[in-house]
Amino acid sequence: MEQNRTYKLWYRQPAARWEEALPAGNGRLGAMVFGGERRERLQLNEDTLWSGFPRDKVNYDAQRYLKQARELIFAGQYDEAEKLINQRMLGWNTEAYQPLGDLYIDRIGGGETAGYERELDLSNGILKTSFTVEGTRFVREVWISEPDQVLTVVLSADRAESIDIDVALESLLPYETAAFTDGRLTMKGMAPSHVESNYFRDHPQAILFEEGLGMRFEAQLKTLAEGGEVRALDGRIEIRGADKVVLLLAAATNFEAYDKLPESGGRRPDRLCESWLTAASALSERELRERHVRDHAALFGRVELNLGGQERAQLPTDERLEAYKQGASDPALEALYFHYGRYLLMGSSRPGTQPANLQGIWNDQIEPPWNSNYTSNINVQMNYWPVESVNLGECHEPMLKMIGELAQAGRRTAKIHYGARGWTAHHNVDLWRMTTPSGGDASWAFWPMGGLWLTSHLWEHYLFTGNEQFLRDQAYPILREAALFALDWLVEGPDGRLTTAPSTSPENKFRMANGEPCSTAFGSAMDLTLIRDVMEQTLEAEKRLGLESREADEFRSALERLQPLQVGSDGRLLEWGTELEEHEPGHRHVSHLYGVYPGRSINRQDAPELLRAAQASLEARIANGGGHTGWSCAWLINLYARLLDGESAYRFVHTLLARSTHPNLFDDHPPFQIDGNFGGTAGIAELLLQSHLGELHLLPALPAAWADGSVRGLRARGGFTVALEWRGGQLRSAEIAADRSGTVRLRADRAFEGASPAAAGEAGSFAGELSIAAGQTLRIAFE
Ligand code: FUC
Repeated sequence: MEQNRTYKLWYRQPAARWEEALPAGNGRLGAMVFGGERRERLQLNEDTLWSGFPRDKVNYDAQRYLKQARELIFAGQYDEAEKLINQRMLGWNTEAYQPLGDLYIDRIGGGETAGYERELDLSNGILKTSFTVEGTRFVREVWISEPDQVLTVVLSADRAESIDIDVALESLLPYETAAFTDGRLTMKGMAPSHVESNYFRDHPQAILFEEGLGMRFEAQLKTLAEGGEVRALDGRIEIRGADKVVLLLAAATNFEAYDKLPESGGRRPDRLCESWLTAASALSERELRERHVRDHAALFGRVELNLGGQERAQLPTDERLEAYKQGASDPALEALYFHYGRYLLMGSSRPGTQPANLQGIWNDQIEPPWNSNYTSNINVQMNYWPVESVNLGECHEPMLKMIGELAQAGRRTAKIHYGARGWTAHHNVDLWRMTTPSGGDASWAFWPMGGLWLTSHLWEHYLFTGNEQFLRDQAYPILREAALFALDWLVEGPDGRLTTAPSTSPENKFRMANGEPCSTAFGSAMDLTLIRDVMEQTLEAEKRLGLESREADEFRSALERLQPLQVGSDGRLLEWGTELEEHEPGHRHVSHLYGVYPGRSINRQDAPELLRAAQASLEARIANGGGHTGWSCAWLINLYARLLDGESAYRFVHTLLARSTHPNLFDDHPPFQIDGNFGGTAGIAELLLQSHLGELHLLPALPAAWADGSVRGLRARGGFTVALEWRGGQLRSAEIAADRSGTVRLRADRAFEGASPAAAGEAGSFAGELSIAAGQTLRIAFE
């Protein structure tokens, strides 16, 4: 019988490598489940387990050189300015996100396995591995519960007394385990006090342990066996002849807060684990499962995207992806990728947890790529691009909270590095809320705009929810202080306009007259766009809240004097404040196109010329090989969606899956980096519904490959929830539900039945305003 695999990733063999294992997570606790036949491995993470401790990273000397750097820039000596910055104005790298350990379950006894299968069901968040040994069917199920904060493994068999396993905990970090006769197992460990970025493998002591400075962690496991015997032996648990076994695992660290030394806090990971395990083991397996599924489904079930037949879902996911790479059309796989993005976001970012980092929460290395940190010149923002539109607004909370912490920590950086008011953050952030520049090269490290970009998330959260209290209490103060930083960061350029200097455009370089690459100039398009946005949003927030800050006039006059974006001699949008030849014309970042997406200031209504120039820039980037990393490809999908070019967007949806996706559907930068999953998910939503121009644009850029389909549960700015159905590439019906009473402006490229002439837009399309009451659902049928 055919199974319903609409929401499933499934395989006929265990994971041979980490990128084949399947992720589970409750935002805080994560596991990569390998599904081994003899040896099951669950690689574990806890989202506060990082190297390092809070320490002062400001570079007190930086400000000494700011004036000189500016003078060099305005004298056209960009390379000299860059040299000065590299030598004097940068800082130190972030700390690294750490792996917690591994839970191993070894099956004792011989016998060949047959009928192997493992799956992840996105709809209930349960992973299942099953196989037969000598006529006995064994099943292992794994889930990580948010309400109960434990990982559960259920081992069952269809023959009594047949479960014989050894259970052990291990870690790459220094650790000690203890096994107890009642089936408890504990692992205590310590994180490094520092992990030095070691890309060149030239540091003799890149991983440092210092007593009292590294974080402490603990994992505890509880065994609940039906039948059989449980013994504790050599630091592991032996279970023999059981009918069924439930393992409950809890983990915690002594992390207190970004600005507190863990040791000083008195937070006891052992007690935390004990209390979670005590509470969870008072529940039956059925109750635990139900509580988990209820919580999971409440979020996951809000959105449903259907892009076509599920025939190919009968193929294991790795084979299905392989067929897709070979050219098989599989829109349902694209829908699965979309749903997987939602699953991953729920799994790595829940209220109260840390935000999703470069790998979400899933990492098996002490020295992960780029420290698995929060990279804030695209990556961490991209993680949250889909969060509002795919109806996971509450999962935005960890990111919004982090922005508040960065705003506090970043005041010192603004003041000490640049003598500026307000707050700033640069391109790398970690658990300790580092806001200073990292070390390395100005092209990425010298970028005091990270804070400005981050504040856009506060504004977007407000636009999607309309929550005025959030705007007043949380968003506005942070926005205003970011705008203050912008105010003080601006300088008068040679033409009397306000600009930024030194200015980079992450992480691109131009060529000096002698052909040498250089990254620092003045007035990058991204700087100017971010500054305009944050000042306009601050003023708009004041208007909506009915207040006016002392600096409101300063913001207004700065906006008037701000250097405008420029179009170059070849019709492309200039990336820096003056026309410079790009060093790498196919560079993966497209920072100057920020105003098209995720921003909105470059749009067809307000800035059609700039939009054309942005499109020309985009095409030139792609013609030169741009979009070659996972996240970069995902950005292109969103940009083309905003350009209402569904076919070009679709080309990159296809590329993202065919070229940059691991067998477990993790994004492959390469290596694994989760931003591409999230950017791709956001892009798919953006092709179906847009709301950034004060109206709901229904099916703005539907690709031909998705001719028939439906979606429900997408969110739009203004507090709307939208369902759409289309056939033969044409919108058939729409349902719009409103959080609040008011009007909704709609745009669709089809006339709808009964539309009054006044509401009709361009030929064959509809644009109009309808009244809607809170809680009401408008149902519209199209001709
Ligand atoms: C930025 C990007 C890289 C990578 C890293 C984590 O520096 O330019 O491609 O994504 O972040």
